[in-house]
Amino acid sequence: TMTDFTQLTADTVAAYLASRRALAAVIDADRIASVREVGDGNLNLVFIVEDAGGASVVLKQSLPHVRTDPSWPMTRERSAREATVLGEHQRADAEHVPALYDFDHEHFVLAIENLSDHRVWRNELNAGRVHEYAADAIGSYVARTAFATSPLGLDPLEHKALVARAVNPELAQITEDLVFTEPYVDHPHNGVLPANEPDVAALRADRALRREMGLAKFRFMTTAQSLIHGDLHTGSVFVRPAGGFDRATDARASVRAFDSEFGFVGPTGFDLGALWANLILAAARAEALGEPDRAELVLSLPGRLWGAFEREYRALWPERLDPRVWGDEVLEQLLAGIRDDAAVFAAAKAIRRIVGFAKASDIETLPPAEREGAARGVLHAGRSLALTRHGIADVEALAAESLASLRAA
Ligand code: SR1
Ligand code: MG
Repeated sequence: TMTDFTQLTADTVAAYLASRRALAAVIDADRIASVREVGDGNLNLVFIVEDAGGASVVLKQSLPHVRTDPSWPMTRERSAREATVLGEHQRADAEHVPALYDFDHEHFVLAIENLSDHRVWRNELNAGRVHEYAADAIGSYVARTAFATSPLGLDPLEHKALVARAVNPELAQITEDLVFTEPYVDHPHNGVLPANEPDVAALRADRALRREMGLAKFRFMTTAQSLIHGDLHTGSVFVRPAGGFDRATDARASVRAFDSEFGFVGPTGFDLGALWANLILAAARAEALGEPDRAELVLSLPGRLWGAFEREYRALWPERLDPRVWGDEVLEQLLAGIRDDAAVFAAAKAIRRIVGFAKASDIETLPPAEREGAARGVLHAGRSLALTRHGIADVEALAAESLASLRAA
């Protein structure tokens, strides 16, 4: 009888691998030594598979519902979107994404490079290890992928074909709801410590903030600049320092953006803002744990992120496809717009991690007394960033202001 691969289990993974001709060169399906299910996100099954010869692969399968809430249906087509993003981003910047070996549209399975010698950046930040180099790498990654998948680097017909191929309405709607809407209304997804309820009430009473969030949501929904990752928080980034974690190899530092199922052709600043927001959360944790120097170091990283992005974008600018109309003044305006978007998206994404459905371990694993102050600090920092960012070209200054907000809360 044929094995059913609709929902993989540790017991069916070997048979599944044997059924995928494209993976024969990657792993020996007849000599599988171990299968571990390691998914820890909100949505998918993730298996790390090793064979007896030491070769390995990651299988990621989307479920037809939210993993953490089976009553919440979710399109499995998100796997196809992730395959599109991985493929396009690999072409633009292979250094900063995992390799994609195979995509099985029938069973919604991606076979991806195993990066087990890396660690998730959020977990490292939570443990007090900052990995500053990762901010530079992600800045370059966003610039290279944004340039290559925008009309600056893509023929206009190809760009529109990409817009169509990458359309991701259901997952975009999750972001529209969870990031831009629900935190500002009463919704069963929301929840904060009782002591933070007045902070949320103040947030919702702030008309200027609600206006900025409404405008940001509109830009998120209507902008088609470049193929974005779509969920580029610190839990979507793998890091490995030079020499590896055990300092036993001569490997170079490595940084990879993974888990791009929320990707679509959207506003470039959204990816930068996602990372920036999560750096605010990491700094709030450090501050709450009485480590102000580390909080300051973490909040130097939005500046490094932006600096690396801008440097790489400027370096690519001479390659733009149509210099007849895209002169250097256009570059300055584009950069200013992306920076302004990044700042307001950072504000939105920081606030949603405190108020809304998807919380962040940086804050959630703090003891309640520290959590209350950290949550208040993040809400203040987000609000202030959204309202004061206009016309401020200096991301370092904006991040320094976030540190002051965390401390004043
Ligand atoms: C139901 S999905 C909840 C969140 O998890 C992902 O990481 C996205 O940020 C999404 O909003
Ligand atoms: Mg995810």
